[in-house]
Amino acid sequence: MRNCMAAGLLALLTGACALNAQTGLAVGAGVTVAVNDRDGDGMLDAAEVQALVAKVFPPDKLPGGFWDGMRTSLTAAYWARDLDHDGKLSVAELAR
Ligand SMILES: [Ca+2]
Ligand SMILES: [Ca+2]
Repeated sequence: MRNCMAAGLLALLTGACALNAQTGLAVGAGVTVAVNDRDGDGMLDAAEVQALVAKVFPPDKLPGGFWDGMRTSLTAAYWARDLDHDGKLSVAELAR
């Protein structure tokens, strides 16, 4: 009896956590686009992603090969999410 309740509670908690994680991720992607979407089309294009990366690793504060590599990696990580290869990142793509 006690075990059943524990299992049920665990299932409930796991379900709730998954839901929260999903929501948190979706909200995070929406905020990323909203903050960095300069032309207001609801997507991030190459220039906007570049600006985003420059904000995270500013080239004037973090110069040199190591940070160039970090910028390249971050840029690549963003473009890996461009699933329809239209050269723009939508909220849905970033949320995946
Ligand atoms: Ca845009
Ligand atoms: Ca896309």
